[in-house]
Formats: sequence, C-alpha cells, structure tokens
Amino acid sequence: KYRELIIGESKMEQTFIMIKPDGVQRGLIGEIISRFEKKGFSLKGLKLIRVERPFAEKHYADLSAKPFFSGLVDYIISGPVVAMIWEGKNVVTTGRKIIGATNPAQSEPGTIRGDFAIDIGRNVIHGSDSVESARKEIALWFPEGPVAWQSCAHSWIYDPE
Ligand code: IDP
Ligand code: MG
Repeated sequence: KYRELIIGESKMEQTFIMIKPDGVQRGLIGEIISRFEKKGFSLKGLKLIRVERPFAEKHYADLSAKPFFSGLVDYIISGPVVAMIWEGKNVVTTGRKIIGATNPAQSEPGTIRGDFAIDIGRNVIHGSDSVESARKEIALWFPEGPVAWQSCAHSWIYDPE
C-alpha cells in the first residue's frame, strides 16, 4: 500500500519515539526531532499530549513488576510528552542507538541520553525496543494510524532499488 514499505529487500520499519516530560520542559524537542530528521528518517506522526495514569501504565505494562514502576508512571504523567512515529530502514535498532543506553551514565556521548541526561529516572526520551513493541506502542498512541506521505528526498537517502 505505502510504496516505502516495500522498497527493495530493505527493512523499512516504523518506531514509536516519545520525548518525555523532562525533555519537553528542558526545551529539547527541536534538538531531538532534528537528530532523527537529519539522519534521514521520516516523521509519520507527531503530537504533544499529556497522558493519564492508566494510559501510562498500559504503555509501560511490561515493567509493572519493577520496583521503579510507580515512580516511572509519575514521571511520564508529570507533564506533556511528544509522541512520534518515525519511519525508515532499520529505524527501531538505529533509533535505540541514537537514543543511547537506558542509564545515561552508560550512554555514549553523541547519543541523546549521553548528551542531555544524567540520571536513569530522567532520561529524556523513549524508543521502542523491537518491531513488535513498536507495532503495539504505535497502535496505543496513534489509534488513527500514521500519516501517509513520502519525502521528496527519499531517493537521495536510500540506494536505488
Ligand atoms: P528503555 O527506556 O531504555 O527501553 P526500559 O528498561 O524499558 O528502558 O525502562 C523504561 C524506563 O524506565 C527507562 O527509560 C527509565 O526512564 C525507567 N527506568 C528503567 N530502569 C530504572 C531504574 O532502575 N530506576 C528508575 N527508573 C528506571
Ligand atoms: Mg523499554
């Protein structure tokens, strides 16, 4: 249906990226979007949204048994977040590399967390950890689905078919 999803053998994927409340409060929205944009990924969904506790608990359901779960939910509902769908070849794995390790103390400089965060409980950004989680998270945050469009730069970013 969407041409970009079937180009060549390439792993065209979508991932869910969220700028957490600390990233929004600290004025990092533009910087973070810029890193994904400059890489060549395509923005397919974007909203500034403040979510309520049950929604945040659903997003982080896999972590509900962790001791930090309720603090994590408090953090995510403490202010607006920027929810995004990004698309591109291998964007799930590459997106996680752009973000950096979960604990900013271990995130390499040059990554978003490495450059802009210090503590694990204020690590600025979320990114899906697999294609399957991305599918679930996109369905949760964007029930309306992605916006269908293709960048005119597509053929300047990807190898010819
Ligand atoms: P990820 O965001 O890198 O995928 P996850 O293990 O999925 O990391 O954890 C989700 C979020 O929960 C982290 O980004 C971080 O905000 C928070 N978190 C993870 N581990 C801890 C912890 O040990 N203490 C406090 N918060 C944590
Ligand atoms: Mg995770």
